[in-house]
Amino acid sequence: MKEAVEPGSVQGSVVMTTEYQDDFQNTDTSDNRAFWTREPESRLGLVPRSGRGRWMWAGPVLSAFFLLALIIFVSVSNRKTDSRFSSVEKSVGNLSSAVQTVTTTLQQSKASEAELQKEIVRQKITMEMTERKLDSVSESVKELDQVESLRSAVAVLKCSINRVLHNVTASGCCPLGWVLSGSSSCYFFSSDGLPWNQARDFCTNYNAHLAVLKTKQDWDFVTGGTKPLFFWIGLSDERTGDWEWVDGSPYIMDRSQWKPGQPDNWKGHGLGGTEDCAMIHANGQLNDDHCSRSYRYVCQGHTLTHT
Ligand code: MBG
Ligand code: CA
Repeated sequence: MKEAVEPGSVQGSVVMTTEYQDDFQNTDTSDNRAFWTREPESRLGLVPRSGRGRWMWAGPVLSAFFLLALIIFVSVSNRKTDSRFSSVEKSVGNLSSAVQTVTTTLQQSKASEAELQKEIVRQKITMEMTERKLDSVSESVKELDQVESLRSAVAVLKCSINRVLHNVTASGCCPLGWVLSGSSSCYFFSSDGLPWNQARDFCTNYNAHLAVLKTKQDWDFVTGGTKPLFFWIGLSDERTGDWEWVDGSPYIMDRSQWKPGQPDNWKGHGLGGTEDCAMIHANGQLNDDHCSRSYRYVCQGHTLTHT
């Protein structure tokens, strides 16, 4: 039965898809079976012996046609499949290149993100180093301040020793009862009260003047010594109506130095005239007041330059 198996093996090798396998299996092969199971000579005989035998060639021919058609169909179908495959292949290609692009982009963005992270870390380190340097500079500044205040204390002590030993005020020293500020300013904070004009004259007698406070350091030093009492300083608008320092320089208005609503040139005091002299109030801010009032006063001078 080896021969009878052959069409089946053709069937097995030809059929590529389930579709065609089904069609093939549905074909009536009863004639084929009859043909292939006959004796060899009649199988080869060209002239049929009976009416039915005359159409004996039809089975194989039809089968051949069918196979040919099947081969063509499968081939066309394969071509279609091929073209579909190639289109799928193209799509997959496109997709993979798109994935590649996305991956590259992601890698690049990860790389730049990593770079950014590194840069942030670098900047942070630089900032911390700067901060440490600033700390050390600020420590040095504090030390300088301490050194300066020590230097001032030593200078004052030297002046005191000199005065005790020689009964004189040495060069670079403030008169007795005056306080040193910085390296060469001397201030006198009175404990008695005088009208503004007399206070001005008192200071002048000591080769000094009522306090002229043009710098923040001067301002802070003096208000630090006056609070919470009232003191006259060297500021007045009596002469011209404009505020000026006793050294003749104009006062540049700074409202933050005055109590709210001041100066108001108030006349309600019953003393006659207006308020033309500036005094430092209890909170360290200015008020214009009647010059005849008696208040403590602050004189400002220099260290002595001769022995
Ligand atoms: C006073 C001031 C005075 C005048 C007055 C006006 C409560 O402070 O000392 O100079 O300005 O206020 O009311
Ligand atoms: Ca006033």
